[in-house]
Amino acid sequence: MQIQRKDHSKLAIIGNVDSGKSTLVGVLTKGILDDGRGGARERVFNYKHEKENGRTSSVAQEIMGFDENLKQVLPERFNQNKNKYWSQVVEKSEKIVTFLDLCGHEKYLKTTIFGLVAMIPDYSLIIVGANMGVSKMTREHLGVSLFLKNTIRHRLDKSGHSTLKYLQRNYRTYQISDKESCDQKNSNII
Ligand SMILES: Nc1nc2c(ncn2[C@@H]2O[C@H](COP(=O)(O)OP(=O)(O)OP(=O)(O)O)[C@@H](O)[C@H]2O)c(=O)[nH]1
Ligand SMILES: [Mg+2]
Repeated sequence: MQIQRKDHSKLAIIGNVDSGKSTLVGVLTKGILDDGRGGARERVFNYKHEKENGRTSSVAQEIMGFDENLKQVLPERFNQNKNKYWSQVVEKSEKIVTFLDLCGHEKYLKTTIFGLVAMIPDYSLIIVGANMGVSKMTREHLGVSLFLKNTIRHRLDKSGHSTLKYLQRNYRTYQISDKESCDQKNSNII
């Protein structure tokens, strides 16, 4: 059997409850749009009870593959065993990103910390809901990620400016430019 090494990164999705983490993972990895009623996140959940209450309480993993032209590789169909469609994506991809969809609710903080510590992500993507801004759980997740020296990428929508100011105020040692770009040498927040 020939083992081929592929360019692979692991990305932890963190942020407060209901900020849209699972929806984002569903939209990106399944190549669909959300229907505004939780349609995209439903395809990411591991358990029935998560589908029923809409809340992530376990670590869900999904992959996104890209070909040599950086075009997304999608499987023929998703309604099959995860091992099957993952292998189809991996086979046709040059570059692979694994998403770790973590829990936002405080009740599941231990599970989120497990995801960040034990699953060793290369990067963290922090989601800040435009209607919520930076919350207690945003700070907790950010703190754990920074402690573990994961590179942080933040996705900002309407609350972007105030969130950026918060990060600049509280994490002075990490340089963040106004353009939200990253000084790779000096910063681990992108
Ligand atoms: N308006 C709007 N709604 C969104 C967006 N992203 C997600 N939603 C909706 O917000 C709700 C919560 O989204 P989730 O993806 O479950 O949020 P989550 O961060 O995964 O929540 P937890 O797993 O409980 O931490 C769902 O009903 C989504 O349809 C967005 O960008 N805009
Ligand atoms: Mg979720």
